[in-house]
Amino acid sequence: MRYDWNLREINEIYHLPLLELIYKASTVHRQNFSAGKVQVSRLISIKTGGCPEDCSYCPQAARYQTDIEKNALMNVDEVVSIAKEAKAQGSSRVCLGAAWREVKDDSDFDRVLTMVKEVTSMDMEVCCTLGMLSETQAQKLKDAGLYAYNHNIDTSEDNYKKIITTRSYDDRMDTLHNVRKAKLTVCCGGIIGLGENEEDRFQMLRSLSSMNPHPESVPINTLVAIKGTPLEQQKPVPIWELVRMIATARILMPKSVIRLSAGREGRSMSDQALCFMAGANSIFAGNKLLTTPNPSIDEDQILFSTLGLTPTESFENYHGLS
Ligand code: SAM
Ligand code: DTB
Ligand code: SF4
Repeated sequence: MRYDWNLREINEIYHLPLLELIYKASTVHRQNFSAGKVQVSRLISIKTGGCPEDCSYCPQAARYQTDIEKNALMNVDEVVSIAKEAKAQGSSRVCLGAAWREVKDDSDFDRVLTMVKEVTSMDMEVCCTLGMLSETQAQKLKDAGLYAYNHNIDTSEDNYKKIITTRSYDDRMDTLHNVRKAKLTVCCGGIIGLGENEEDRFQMLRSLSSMNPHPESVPINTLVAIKGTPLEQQKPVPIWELVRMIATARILMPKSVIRLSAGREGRSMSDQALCFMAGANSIFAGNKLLTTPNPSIDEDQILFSTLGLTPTESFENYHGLS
């Protein structure tokens, strides 16, 4: 396992002839995972919209006029019932997402802790993504049974300032440290298609692969360009760039679960098959991500049966925290 990949090496891997790159990534994938298994997560937007942050990709930022339905914090029962349905449909993990800048020590947080306890008791992995977090709050989540915390670095440190001004890259790192101190697993990745250049992508991959331990799961999102956000005019990411990004992440972080995340909607089965060949071994399933469309459960069933993939069991990818 290496934590010192440099930009030149990352550049060289990313630019290998495509089929050579896919072959290399696939080899690493097979050395570390069973290649026919894909981990399936269900996102639940437990609190939607009205976020004070200014992330320029996000439809949930209060300052942009977007076409989403805002919602206060969900009830525990509703979350449990969606989790049951997701489990029956093959999900091993539920990811609870809130449009918060940070967690506050209030009754809403207590309710989230109850959600975590209830869903964990169903023998499912629970992940939360709630914004910034203190060490004590991370510990409370851990005590409630939380398995993972998602907090993305999104892009390179340089580009971060152009995409978000209401918090810094260092704020992001602080929360990630607090998550690690509480011995939670880390889910951390980013978005491509924000208008970044290749250097930004390599810097993002270097930041992720220099974390020791590597994040246990690495979501690679392609921008879902939303009307009303500053990034509404961005062009879709060509499949070849997504495949290169996934394959490079797989080679740099051989034991991490690489998630083909936002942006599956509209991609063909063969495009997605290339992503799995390149080492992706996780997806979000369910008709919706947080606020935007995702392939339907029926479409994903066809995808899995056509490609001969099976979903992993809960905790199957867990090999202990170092
Ligand atoms: N508010 C919390 C935070 O920012 O950490 C949690 C929820 S936030 C929606 C989680 C992640 O979703 C972001 O870090 C970003 O990577 C991803 N995301 C949000 N909007 C997106 C979009 N339009 N396209 C792709 N990914 C997006
Ligand atoms: C991640 O990396 N992607 C997910 C999850 N972690 C929280 C969120 C994607 C959101 C896409 C836009 C939306 O549906 O609102
Ligand atoms: Fe808020 Fe998270 Fe969206 Fe940023 S990405 S605006 S913090 S919900």
